[in-house]
Amino acid sequence: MGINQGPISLDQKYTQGTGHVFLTGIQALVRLPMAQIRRDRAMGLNTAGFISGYRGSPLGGYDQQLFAARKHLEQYNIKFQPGVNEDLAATAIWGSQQLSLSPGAQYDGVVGIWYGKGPGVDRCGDVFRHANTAGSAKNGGVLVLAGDDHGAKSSTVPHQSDHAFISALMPYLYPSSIHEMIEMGLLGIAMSRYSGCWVGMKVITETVETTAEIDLTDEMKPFIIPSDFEMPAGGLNMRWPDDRYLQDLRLQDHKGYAAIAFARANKINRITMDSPNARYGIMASGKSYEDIRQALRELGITDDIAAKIGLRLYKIGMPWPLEPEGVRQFAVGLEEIFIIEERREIVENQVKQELFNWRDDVRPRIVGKMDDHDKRFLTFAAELSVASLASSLTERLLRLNLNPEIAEMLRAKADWFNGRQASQMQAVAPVTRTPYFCSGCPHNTSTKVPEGSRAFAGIGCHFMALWMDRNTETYTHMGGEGVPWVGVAPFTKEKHVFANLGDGTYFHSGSLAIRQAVASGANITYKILYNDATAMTGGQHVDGELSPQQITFQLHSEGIREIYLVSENPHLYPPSDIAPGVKVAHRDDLDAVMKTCRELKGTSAIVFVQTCAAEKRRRRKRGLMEDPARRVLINPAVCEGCGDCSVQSNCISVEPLETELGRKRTINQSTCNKDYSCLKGFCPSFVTVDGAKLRHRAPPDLGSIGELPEPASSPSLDRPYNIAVGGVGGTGVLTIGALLGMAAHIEGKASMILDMSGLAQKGGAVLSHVRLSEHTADVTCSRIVTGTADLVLAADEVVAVSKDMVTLCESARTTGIINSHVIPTADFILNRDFNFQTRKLNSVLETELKKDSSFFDFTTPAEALLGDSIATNIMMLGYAYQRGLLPLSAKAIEQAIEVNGVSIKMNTQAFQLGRLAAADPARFKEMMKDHDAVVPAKTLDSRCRRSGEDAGLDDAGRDHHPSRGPADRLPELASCKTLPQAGRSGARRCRPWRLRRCAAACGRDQLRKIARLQGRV
Ligand SMILES: Cc1ncc(C[n+]2csc(CCOP(=O)(O)OP(=O)(O)O)c2C)c(N)n1
Ligand code: SF4
Ligand code: SF4
Repeated sequence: MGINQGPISLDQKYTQGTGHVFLTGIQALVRLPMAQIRRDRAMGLNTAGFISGYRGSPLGGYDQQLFAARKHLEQYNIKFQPGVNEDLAATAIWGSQQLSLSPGAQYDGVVGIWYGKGPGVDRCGDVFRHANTAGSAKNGGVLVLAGDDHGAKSSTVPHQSDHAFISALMPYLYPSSIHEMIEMGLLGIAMSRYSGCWVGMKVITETVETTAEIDLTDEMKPFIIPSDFEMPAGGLNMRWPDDRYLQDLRLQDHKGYAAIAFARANKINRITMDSPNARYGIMASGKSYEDIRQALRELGITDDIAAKIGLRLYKIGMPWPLEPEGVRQFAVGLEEIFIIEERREIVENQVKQELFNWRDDVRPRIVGKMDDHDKRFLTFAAELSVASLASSLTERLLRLNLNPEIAEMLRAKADWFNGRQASQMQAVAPVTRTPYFCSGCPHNTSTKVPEGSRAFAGIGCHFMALWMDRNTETYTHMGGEGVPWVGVAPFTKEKHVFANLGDGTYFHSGSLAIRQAVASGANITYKILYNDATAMTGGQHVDGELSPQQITFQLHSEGIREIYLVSENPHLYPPSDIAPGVKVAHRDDLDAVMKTCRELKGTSAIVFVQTCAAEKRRRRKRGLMEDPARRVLINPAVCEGCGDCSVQSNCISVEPLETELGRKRTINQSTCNKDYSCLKGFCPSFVTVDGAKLRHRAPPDLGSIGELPEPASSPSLDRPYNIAVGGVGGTGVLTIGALLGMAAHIEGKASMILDMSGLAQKGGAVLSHVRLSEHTADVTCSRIVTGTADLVLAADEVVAVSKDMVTLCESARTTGIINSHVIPTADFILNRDFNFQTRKLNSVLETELKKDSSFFDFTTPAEALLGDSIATNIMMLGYAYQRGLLPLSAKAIEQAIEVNGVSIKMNTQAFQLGRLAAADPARFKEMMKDHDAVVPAKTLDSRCRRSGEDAGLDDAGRDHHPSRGPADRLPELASCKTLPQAGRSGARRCRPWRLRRCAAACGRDQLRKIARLQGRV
């Protein structure tokens, strides 16, 4: 091992032909078609590729990566053409298999790749059935990438695509980890060509949203063509003309069997662990396979112990159709087979069917979703964890006649996991980070409804209105927005509803929902939220042209006559540019417009135009959009903390400011996106400053940090080292995992990084599971197992105490490096007096982390010394390094920062400053001398010694010195000119907000005293 001195570049993942490359699961899927074309070229075939689909987690970002890799893809004749929606994309893929029918065909065939998430798969049922029946081309082949979200982490419903594939009679593959992504993709294309089927490939967060080093050794290895399958005359691929009954016959009688033969020949399903006298079998597919392998490791079941127990393990790469011969061979001699699958069972039913007619004396018991007495065993609904599988497996193994020592070991381990699971079931995070609209989000305004009305939600960022005070109830799938009202309206006295519909969804399919509403005659107002982005899935543009003006024409041609266009710049929409009769209104008049609409008969529409704030930020950064020079500030001396600005704006940049006079408000100037809706309350404490720029304090000369001592020790990688990185979405948390992975790659070490981002971009929690090891085989399971984190790097205390994070910790094993800088949560918008419960957060961390954990405000020095809070995380990383908590060298981490290519200087300095803060706190403090005070790092030990009030913690849990009481403020207040009025007369002249502020500060008696002091009473 040692530092990899060779050139490492981000392009390598696509250009390198052999060896190892470091990439994400999504990038592996970008490499896949290039690898296929390389294989074809090696075989003398002149093929091309066609990719189409629709975005969405966990295949989110595939489109962006494909665009980014365009220059590489072009070299292989691969065209990426996103679809307007999933089924139209699938139809285009269907076309890619018909190239041979075109008289001008320039290629021998086209490899088709469709992608989408589970709901998109569901949408495509009709296309898949037709196209799979028609078949794939001999030199083409179709792979269908289905992004499943078993835990509904970023979806409106948990889903698994398995049944949709089965329904269309499409065989499907299920890679168990990122390491198999390319191999299985190539196999799927080969299988598709051979069998004439479209072949599905199921990917989930744990496989595709991971990053690891991939071995390319087998990328060019040919697949085995089955010798035991009798290919019918004319083969199984598409042709024309083609009778539909013959098509169906080919599908029903041959194609699936051809796929099974191909699977058998290429050992897609295989025994991966066996014992001389095997008696207990375990079968698992996809993620569950890696989970159970990890469970075996956690239970201490080595190869030796497995042999003593008599274990046999079967890895299933193609869950349907299940290859039967392998199942029988596997089952021979077994007493019981434990089948592990997440969500509904697919393999279990097929195995039961396969073995049903076996002799009673050789047929093993089958346990999976049901036990051998048909009682529920594994859950259908929740995701399965390594910990839960370890205890379920132990429960079954203990029924065997085991060696007592082994039985005792298994019992002890399972008890430990059960204990941890039980305590975590009870753990309730005192505060949670709920995703919310971004600062300045147009939906803050557009999703409001007038008093007495209600709205239906739909798919998109505006869905989050459901958990805000917006009178928004129920939602539909993408493209059904508002249509439930068609089924309610005839049976209720309620006269009218609003339906929110994003512009991305409108383009995808929502325009048909409007047509349905018009056809029904129901009284409904569609609010088409034109934010110029498919924002929820990353801010893509719709795959075509769609302007607000065009929408008005489309709505008009659907027969809607009451159409409003609402904008912050109404003058941009002269009557000549919009449909006849469309009324243009200012954003501030939305309420009045809605009140008019709700009195109308039939379908009306409001096109609300305001660009997505995240998109604005991106465009401003790239200089594509003007950055308004006006800044909004709140004068804390005037603010009385009533919270009306939060109500008016619903904006998370309006933050709490804790003062000795109580909680006030401040505008976070770094996150404010300048939509100025907070100004609507006419509050006297708001100040706007035109032409002002944020003052970036000149960073001190950091060139002088100099040589830093190496940490006294660093963790060994005898066993995998697990790091949980957490923080708020959009603050660079995922970069830490990426840097650690790249540094490991540079050092020739193995890594696996799993990013759990969910609704991260909207201020939700983000969590990266980083697993490092000397050997790839040790880190194939991407999630850190319950209670096995060695290090927690948390940029936010609220995320640090979240259930997902706490589950990973164990107080005897996990050290925490926690950023103690308070980041407000969205709860504060809905509840102005929201208590951040810092004390409770700390007490949770005290119980879950090792006593030498560090709590340090990394954000203040990041802002002060580097001018940007984004440096917080890398500073934290440097701190962890210096404390000897990273099994990587500083040189490799700094090289990873360089390879990453973003803000190299700042990030390198952040890393070094973090190191300095740990190595030489006095010098670090000195650097911060002229900046806001840095609170020296505290360990849990020192925190525990001082508890609650004794420790000087205030109600919000912060350290404080006894606050100045009214008496201390007397001189200041005594000079107040209006106070005497307040003290004497109940303040006829004193404005109520000022009076309340003063009364809160002093109390009425005190006011009188002050007034007397001034000699006015
Ligand atoms: C059939 C289907 N395909 C894809 C998705 C994933 N998805 C969730 S939100 C969203 C974007 C919606 O964009 P838009 O309507 O513009 O609303 P915005 O997020 O901009 O508010 C998508 C594509 C889905 N839920 N259903
Ligand atoms: S991404 Fe855009 S639309 Fe979504 S919450 Fe943020 S600002 Fe609003
Ligand atoms: S101007 Fe006000 S409402 Fe708009 S983003 Fe800034 S703080 Fe939020």
